[in-house]
Amino acid sequence: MTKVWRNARVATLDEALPGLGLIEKGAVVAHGERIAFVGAEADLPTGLGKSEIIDCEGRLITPGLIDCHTHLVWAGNRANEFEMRLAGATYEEVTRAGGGIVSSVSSLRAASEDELVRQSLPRLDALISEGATTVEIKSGYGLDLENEKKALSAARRLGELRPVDIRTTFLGAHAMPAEAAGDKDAFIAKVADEMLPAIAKLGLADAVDGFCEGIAFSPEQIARVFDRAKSLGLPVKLHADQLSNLHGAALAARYGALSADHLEYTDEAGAMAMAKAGSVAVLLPGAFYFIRETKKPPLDLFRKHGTKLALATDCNPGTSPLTSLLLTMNMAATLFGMTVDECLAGVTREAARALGLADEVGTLQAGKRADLAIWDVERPAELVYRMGFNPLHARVWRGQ
Ligand code: DI6
Ligand code: FE
Repeated sequence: MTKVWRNARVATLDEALPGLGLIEKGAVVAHGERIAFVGAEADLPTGLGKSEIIDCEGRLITPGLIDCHTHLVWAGNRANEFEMRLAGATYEEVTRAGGGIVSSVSSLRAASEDELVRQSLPRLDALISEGATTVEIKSGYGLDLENEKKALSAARRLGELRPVDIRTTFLGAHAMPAEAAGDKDAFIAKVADEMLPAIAKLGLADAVDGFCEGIAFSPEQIARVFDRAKSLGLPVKLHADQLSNLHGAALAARYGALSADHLEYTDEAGAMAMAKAGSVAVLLPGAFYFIRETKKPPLDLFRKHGTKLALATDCNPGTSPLTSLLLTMNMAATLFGMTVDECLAGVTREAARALGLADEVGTLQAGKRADLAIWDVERPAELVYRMGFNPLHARVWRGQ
């Protein structure tokens, strides 16, 4: 099955080309689920007579969008905490009143896998409706083997129910469950020595994440989990330097992490180490906005040292109830000062790199998967500039 999308402006995101790798009067050809050709329409290969030809009428084609950091599988919501914070309560007060991550742990544990799938599907659909073709989903609201398994299985099932690639990440080192009674070392031992090997054996995780923060786990505790991940052959990533600088970025780089995420408090040594290790900086403007953070991630340092920059929703019930990559790009531009090119690369090519999928998706190049988003816009900047408007015309996943 060969398909040709012609009469389009094609933003290839090919790194070998300047900017977004834009091709005017371009075309994309897919054989089955792979791209066979991307280039000027004038250079289309011959022998495409029997192909299905789609006239894009001048629309913009980009790679399908990639959300490389979400906690999309959860039950219930935390709108009550939001209201408490609006009324002046601090995050600590909310937590003492039974809120925070542990309230989502209670809700997830009480929900069946079917129920989790049912509640999470509309969030995935929202991402898909804006052109997402690959979505990462973390566990971390189960915090015991049975419930982490349930969350990861639910995430995998979402990928069977919808035409989208789901990548799952085990985030056992996210928070302390009540039954751990405050003994962080003992809980980390359980995560590293019991939960992670069992999850790996079941093949339920594509990567391993942790939350390195004063209110969560120390660099030493995270290192224990990362050592185990390494020995099991699983790549790692890290929630780092979100609320304080525990040098999480440098820790992630030391382990050759795919990415370190958040990074508001990262210093120059951290930015440099990440660039050197090839760990992608995943910025999450939705969480920055929602918790009214004022310290911006050090974009100038990332640019100076050539650290790769991705963007994601961080979709979660507590600090970023966001299901729009378009709005994420707008926030990254407005709040962080990212350029249009950085924003678009951040939700395509660099997001793919942050998932270890750079050879498969994220750019439009022959040999990669035919994941496309076709937009009713003239210029790429329109995708970043508007708020609450979805100009997606069509989405193609694996050539379909
Ligand atoms: N950092 C965050 O912002 C979220 N998790 C994390 O590690 C918070 C998740 C939540 O509050 O439910
Ligand atoms: Fe997160």
